[in-house]
Amino acid sequence: MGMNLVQKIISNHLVSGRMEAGQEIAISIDQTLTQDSTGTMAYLQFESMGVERVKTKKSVAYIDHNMLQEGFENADDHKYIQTVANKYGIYFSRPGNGICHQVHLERFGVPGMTLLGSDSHTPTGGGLGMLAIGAGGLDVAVAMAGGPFHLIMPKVCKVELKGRLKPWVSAKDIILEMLRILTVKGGVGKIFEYGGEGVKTLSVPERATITNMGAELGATTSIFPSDEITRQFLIAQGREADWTELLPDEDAVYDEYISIDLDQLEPLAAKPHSPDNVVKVREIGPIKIDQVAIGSCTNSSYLDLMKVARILKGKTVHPDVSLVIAPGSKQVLTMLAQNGALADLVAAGARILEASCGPCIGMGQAPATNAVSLRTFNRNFEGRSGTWSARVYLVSPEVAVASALTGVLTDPRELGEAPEIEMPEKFLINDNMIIPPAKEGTKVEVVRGPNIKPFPINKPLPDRVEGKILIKVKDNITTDHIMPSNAKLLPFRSNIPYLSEYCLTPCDPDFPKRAKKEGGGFILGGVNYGQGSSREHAALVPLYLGIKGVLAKSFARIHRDNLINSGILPLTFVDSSDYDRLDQDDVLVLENAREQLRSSSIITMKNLSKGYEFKVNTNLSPRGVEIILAGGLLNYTKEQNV
Ligand code: MIC
Ligand code: SF4
Repeated sequence: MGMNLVQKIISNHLVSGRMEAGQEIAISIDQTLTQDSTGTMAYLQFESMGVERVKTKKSVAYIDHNMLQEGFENADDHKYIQTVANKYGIYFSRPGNGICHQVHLERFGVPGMTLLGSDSHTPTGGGLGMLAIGAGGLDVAVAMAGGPFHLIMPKVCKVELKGRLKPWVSAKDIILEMLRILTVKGGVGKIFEYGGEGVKTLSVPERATITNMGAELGATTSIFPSDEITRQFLIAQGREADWTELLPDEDAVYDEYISIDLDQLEPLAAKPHSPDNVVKVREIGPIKIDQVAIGSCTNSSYLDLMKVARILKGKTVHPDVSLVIAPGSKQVLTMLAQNGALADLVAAGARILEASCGPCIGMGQAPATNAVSLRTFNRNFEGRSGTWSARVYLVSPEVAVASALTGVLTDPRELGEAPEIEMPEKFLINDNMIIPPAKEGTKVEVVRGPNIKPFPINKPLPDRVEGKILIKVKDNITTDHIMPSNAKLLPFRSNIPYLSEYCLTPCDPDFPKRAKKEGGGFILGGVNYGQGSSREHAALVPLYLGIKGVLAKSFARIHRDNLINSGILPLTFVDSSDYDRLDQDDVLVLENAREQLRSSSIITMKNLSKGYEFKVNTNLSPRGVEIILAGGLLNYTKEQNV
């Protein structure tokens, strides 16, 4: 039987386990990436492992998130990351060089390789035919130290793309359509492998838009084949030697199939406050727009911004709209500057930001009260923009720019003929903002500013785990709820005690106080608890607050892994009606915890307040059990090495 693309890459990297959906496997990791908001923690953890130099083929540390330097904190963290990278053999992409995923696609990604990144949008690399997976910083640290990455072998779903997109319809609409069909939890436990004749009509950056936002489906990753179009992209990046052809076998089989007719698609938008709240732009109608933001790792490529520049050329942004544009990389920005497109953007009234995540993570450009903001980004969770009352719609660059001109949500097909942008035969290549590591790392001194505080480490699991339910939350709680991120909080990503004051405050402002007063306890969650970001702060901060376990109807993959890595029990209900029976302040106890965990994945808990027992599922692999018993991955790794 033939193999699909995913099976080909995984079998080439398989360290242990059987490549069958649902089985735990371990794969070797060729490349890693970190960014600055997860990077400090990842490198602190890496340092604690006592390894002299990274063991990957390539590891890159990017600075792209924490760019506003209101105080010393972000600059301190950047210095720390730069020096740690230099010492341990990691390439350092300086602030200003661009968003990690965009730069990695341009300068480092290699078809057929595995990439593990401490950012949930690492699957962007799937646009190049990489198996690129997002994970918590600790998993990335282990990979840098040469350890494999453990995951449950996902189901592979083939997405057959038929036909070709009509003018003004773009790659963003393809992934928005996937979200409309499958929802934000439709990809959990799956990898989406794209195929079909429509693939040939999509350039690498367009493919990357799609694989990037596969993260919003909850998928482990998404991948495109590496074909002639990939080759042309790598040639244009001066990296032809990195190309290999990578196609599924003709008789490859998949666990699931889905097909999308590209000809049938039209401009779409994800309405507030979820990326799967997708409808046709024309169905929403001409609502008034206050802000338009173009950029992010989803839509900030040369192709995207050239389209925007072409449409804006000679026109002026509507007087009621603030248009901000953050290019994806220095390469993109320089090329726009050299060919005059940047002048067209500026002349039309666009506010140009540096090449970074910017407003996508609330680093500036928070919209006005009750504002409608159209964004080409990937997430529109409530409050993520920095303004709680703002209503954020996710759209393609075409919809964004058409609306910036008219001042109301606009179907770009109303603008007449669509601009045709060719992929450049040669990108402008200048890697002067990427600093290679020192050849001899032992002499390099790591600089640690006062912003960098030690991270919490759990204790081995006791035999009796008792505590109150400290909060009961609804379905689809995001990591932005658990550990909010914005311009004011991001500078404290290396300071867990400070961040703990904000844990789950969007759900209940008193949660941190209560957790501290009770000395910890349990969190009660609904479906898809922890969706969104890879930030392990959403586990480390609860750990600091004494959280022993999270009971939920289901979990998002990366957050669940982060809980396990922190030694916090991720428990799902055997009977989901138990969620309704439990309330805040109920006292729960898990007796004979260690023995129960070792003997079965279904364990019994008691509700001491209401006097009954109920069953929960740990769903832990044998390794997962040992990690929890040890009190987290770091303790477990140390035990293994003794
Ligand atoms: C995000 O888009 O939410 C982030 C900020 O890039 C996160 C990482 C983080 O929280 O630092 C992600 O997607 O993993
Ligand atoms: Fe940066 Fe936004 Fe992409 Fe996260 S989603 S990496 S914040 S651009």
